[in-house]
Amino acid sequence: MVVMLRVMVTGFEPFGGEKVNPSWEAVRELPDELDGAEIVKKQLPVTFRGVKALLPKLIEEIEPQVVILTGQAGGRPNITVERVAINVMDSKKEDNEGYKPEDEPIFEDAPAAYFATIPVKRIVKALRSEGIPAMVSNSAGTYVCNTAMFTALHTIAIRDLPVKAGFIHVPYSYEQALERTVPSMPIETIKKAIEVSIRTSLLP
Ligand code: PCA
Repeated sequence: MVVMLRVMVTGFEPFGGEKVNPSWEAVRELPDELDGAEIVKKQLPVTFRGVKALLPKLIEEIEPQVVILTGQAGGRPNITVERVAINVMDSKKEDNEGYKPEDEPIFEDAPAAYFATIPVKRIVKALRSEGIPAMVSNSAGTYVCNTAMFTALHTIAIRDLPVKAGFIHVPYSYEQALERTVPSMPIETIKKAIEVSIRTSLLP
């Protein structure tokens, strides 16, 4: 019997006054199947409470072997593969439901940090060999993206699941940068970067 692998890929809704979020614009364009794996795409809310509630449910329902979370890192010029998620929520800007935590742990009884379990360096190398500018990032920040990454890794750890998970930050899209002096990347390239990240994470 051939068992099909399943990959859960998420992007975020827009936030911070943007009309789109390039992470979701790219994720929604992904095929439903890649290298023989089923691709399940979900959009996440930009709320601390939302991602903490939703991600454990999605991981339980979808039962993926690989979880790739993606989000916008406006101002970064390249694709950044996050190495680590930390157990803190600290924000100067409100999330999409007006919540603005300061120095709060995401989960009280959790470690200070989790490392990504997707092959971070291998993904960066694969992206570069496809001609896509990419780097390892050592901080996913302390806003909703870090909370999403931490929640996924914590859920997988406490349930002892055989699941690899990680987070890819993407630059603004061309569309968002039309009238501003900010680094940007076409959605097509961001989509290809997510595909390369999925493929590389599926390798044994
Ligand atoms: N980027 C934000 C949250 C949602 C998103 O796309 C972040 O980097 O935390």
